[in-house]
Amino acid sequence: MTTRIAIIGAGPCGLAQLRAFQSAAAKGAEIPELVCFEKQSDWGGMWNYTWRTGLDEHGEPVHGSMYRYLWSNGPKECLEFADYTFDEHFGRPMGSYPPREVLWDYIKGRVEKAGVRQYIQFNTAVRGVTFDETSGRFEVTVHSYEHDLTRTERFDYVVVASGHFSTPNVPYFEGFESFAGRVLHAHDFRDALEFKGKDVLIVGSSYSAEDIGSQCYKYGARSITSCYRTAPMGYKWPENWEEKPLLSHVKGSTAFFADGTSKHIDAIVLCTGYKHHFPFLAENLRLKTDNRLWPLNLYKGVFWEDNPKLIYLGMQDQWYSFNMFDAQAWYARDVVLGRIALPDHAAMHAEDLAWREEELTLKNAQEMFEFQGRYIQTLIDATDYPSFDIAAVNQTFLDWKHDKYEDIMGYRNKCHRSLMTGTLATPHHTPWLEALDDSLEAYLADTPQPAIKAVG
Ligand code: FAD
Ligand code: NA7
Repeated sequence: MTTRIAIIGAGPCGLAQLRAFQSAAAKGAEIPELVCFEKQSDWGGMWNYTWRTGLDEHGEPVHGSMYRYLWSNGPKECLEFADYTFDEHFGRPMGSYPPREVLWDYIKGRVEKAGVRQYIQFNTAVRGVTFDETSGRFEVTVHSYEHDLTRTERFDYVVVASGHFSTPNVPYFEGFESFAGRVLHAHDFRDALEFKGKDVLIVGSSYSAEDIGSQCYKYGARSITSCYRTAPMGYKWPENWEEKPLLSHVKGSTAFFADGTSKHIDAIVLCTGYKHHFPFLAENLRLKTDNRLWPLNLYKGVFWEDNPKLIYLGMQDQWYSFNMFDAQAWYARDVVLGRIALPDHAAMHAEDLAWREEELTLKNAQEMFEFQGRYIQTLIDATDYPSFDIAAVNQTFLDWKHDKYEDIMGYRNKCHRSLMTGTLATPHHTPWLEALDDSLEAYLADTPQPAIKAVG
């Protein structure tokens, strides 16, 4: 009987898994039957922008959390695929922090070249996954929107590649029910122009807080106030951006903070992170974790230790992204192909705990990305994924961090060198703060394009 693999999601992780198998097939390996279920109508996961919020056209929660005018928040040189470079895709150097559509184009370029679209069933949501002890196979129930039909199929392996930045973590603060303005989570944020001329409060102090606040600043908010639970972001913010300790409550259109101060606010954006949420997985298969560098119970950060035929990709908090997903997908592929043997449960769990122990000692950002780099190195050393200079990627992360502390609104104008090809990025034709049109066409043009009308 042919081995069958279900891949849930055609975002960067699911696509990495398809590409990993296709590359083995291209070198003559016999590969299992691959079936990728994607609930959206196109691939790219988060990078496939949707204007929708709330429920989608099928009544399903909207997956997308990306917003208009989103540009990469880290250097593209740190996420570059080792087997498909920016040079290969674009044929010329470009800036280090491209907008979303440009990165989506890059992600698509690799899988179009690999010819793996045939394996994907679009508009098909996975509704249930259970494991049948008797047959030793998974039962995967899917809903095809096109035919409005639900069916169950059997698989030998399941790869969960459904992402974990989609189901919002939404805390309550006293007075929200009678707040005079709009309260939304970052997941539902789409267009910063909505907040032009407004006093915006951002709750949270991580990536979404920093970037959504910056978007609001860039597109003309009157003021930005961000507030933190644990620690301030601590960048040199523009004059109309103030960081405060956590919100305590709101009354009418006034926000009150833990230090006793208060401020007029028109809108509140909760940049309070996301939940690992897998409603389709049976209890005994379901990963439960907060957003961190080493979620427990995943051997090599990937295999569900109680049943290693269940594979999770990309479940870690992410410094590294695309090339980490690749490293994981190549390793998972080689286990499925029988090229790498898994140790017994006790040995897997002991290794898992050792990584967690190490994770708990990490004190700063540098130690965190170096930790993730070490993890990736162990994976790529074991497979034929093209090796790359992880120490140099770590250095690029360090430079990026430095650039942000120097100039939070200007770091995206900096250029980094590809660690795959050695190509040095070239400055974008317009500084990020003035580049209001984020389209692929405007980005790839040699000169600035006329400003978009809505902004003028
Ligand atoms: P996703 O991209 O989320 O893809 C998961 C896919 O699974 C989706 O297509 C979804 O439709 C599908 N799916 C989910 N549930 C089901 C189901 N039940 N049935 C069928 N299909 C399903 N990373 C960076 O490297 N650089 C950045 O600048 C960056 N910016 C970000 C900005 C925002 C606002 C967010 C939210 C994330 C950002 N990220 C960034 C991280 C980003 O999540 C990863 O780059 C990447 O998209 C993760 O890939 P993934 O495949 O794990 O998940
Ligand atoms: P993160 O990185 O998980 O950060 C979540 C933030 O939300 C973090 O600052 C938390 O504070 C804060 N948080 C969480 N719960 C609360 C409550 N109850 N009250 C106040 N603050 C809270 O999520 P992001 O959305 O920023 O980033 C996720 C991805 O999206 C990332 O890959 C980006 O590239 C885009 P804490 O520091 O824990 O006190």
